Amino acid sequence: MYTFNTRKVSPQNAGSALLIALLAGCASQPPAGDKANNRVRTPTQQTAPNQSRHATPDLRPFASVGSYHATAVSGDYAGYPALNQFIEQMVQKHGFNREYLQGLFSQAKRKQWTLDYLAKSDQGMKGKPSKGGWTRYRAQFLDDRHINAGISFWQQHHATLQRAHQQYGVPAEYILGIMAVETTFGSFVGNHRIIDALTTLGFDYQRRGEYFRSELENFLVMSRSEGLDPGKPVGSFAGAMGLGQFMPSSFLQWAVDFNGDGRRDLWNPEDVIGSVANYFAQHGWQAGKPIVSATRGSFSGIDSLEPGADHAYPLDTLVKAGVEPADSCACDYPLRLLLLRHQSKDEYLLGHPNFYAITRYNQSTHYAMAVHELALAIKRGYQRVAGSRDIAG
Ligand SMILES: [Ca+2]
Repeated sequence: MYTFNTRKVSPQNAGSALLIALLAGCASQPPAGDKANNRVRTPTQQTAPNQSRHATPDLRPFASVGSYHATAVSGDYAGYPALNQFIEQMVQKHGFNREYLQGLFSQAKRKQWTLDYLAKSDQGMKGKPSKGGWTRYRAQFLDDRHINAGISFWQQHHATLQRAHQQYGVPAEYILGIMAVETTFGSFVGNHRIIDALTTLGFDYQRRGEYFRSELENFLVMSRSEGLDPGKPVGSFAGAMGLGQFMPSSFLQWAVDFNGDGRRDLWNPEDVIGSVANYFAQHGWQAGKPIVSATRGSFSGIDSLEPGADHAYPLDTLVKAGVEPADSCACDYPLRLLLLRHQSKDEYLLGHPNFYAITRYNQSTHYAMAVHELALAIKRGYQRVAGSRDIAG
C-alpha cells in the first residue's frame, strides 16, 4: 500500500504531509484520491466476458484487455526513449504485445497538475514538524463524518470483519481506521486514471521515477491477470486504488480474495477487509498486543532520542533518558518514541510493534496515530449503538 498517503490530496487541501510518504518511499500507499470523486468505481466490471478468473495474479499469458494497438507511441508520451525501453522490457519479461502497449501509452496523459504539486511539496516538506502540526492533521480525520461512516460500515460488514479478526488477528476497528483515513469507506477513491498517474510519475518525476516505473509494471501485470482494461481504473494521483488505496505492488503481494468469488477486487468491501487485515498480519501485527502507550518521567534525556517510526529503542534506553510507559508494560521488544505537536504542548508517546505495523501502510506518525484514534472512536461509537440496540431489543 503504499505510501504516500498521509492525508487526502486534492488541489484544495494538498499538503506536504502526504508527500512525506511518497517521498519516503515506503511500500505503502500513496495519497488517497481527490474528494471530487465521490463514488466508488468498479473497473473490474470492465472485464472481458471470456476472461478467466484467478485468485492469484501471476505471469500466465492471459489476453490483455482493451483494444489498444499502435505501431509507435504517439500523444503526450511520443518520443520518450525511457518509455520505449520500458515497453520493450514488458515484452521481454512478461510477454506483453508491443503494439498493444504502444497503443495503450499513446492515449496516456501527462498530468501536469501532479508534477506541479509534487514540485511544490518537495520544497515544502523540508524541516521538522511544526507546532500544532498534529492538531491540524488530526482535525481532518477525527470528526463525526469519519466516525459515523465507520460505525455504519461496521454494522453492514460485521460478519466479514469478525472473520478477518479471527483469521488474521487484526481487530475490526483497525481495519476500519485504515479505510476511514484512506477513502472514508469508498467516498473518495480518487479520480485519476492509474495509467496516467503512473506513466507521469514514472517518466516525468525523476525523484521517484524508478519506483513508479516499477508500480507501472506491476499495474500492467495486475490488469492482465485480473482481466482489467488498464485504461479504466482510477485512483489517487500516485496510483493507489480502491477502498484501501493499495498500490499495484501491494495488490500483487498482499491483496486477498475474501468473499470467495475467485477474484481479488480492491473495490469490493469484503476483499478490502481481508486485504487490509492480511497486510497488517504480514507486516508484524501481534494479536491482542497494545498499540501505543502514554509516557511519564523527567524526559531529561529526550533530546538524545530520535522520534518516529525509523528508530526503535529498548525500554532501558528510554528509561535512562527519562521516558517510560505510563501503564505497566511487558515490553521485551524495542519501542518507537512518538512526538505529537499539539497547538498547546508537545506530547510523547511510545509505539509498540502494532503501531509500527500501521506505519508499514504509511510511515507517517501522524497517519498511524489518526488510524489508531479513529479505530478507538469508531469502536466506542459502534459499541454504543450496539448497546442501545440490545437494550431496546
Ligand atoms: Ca473477491
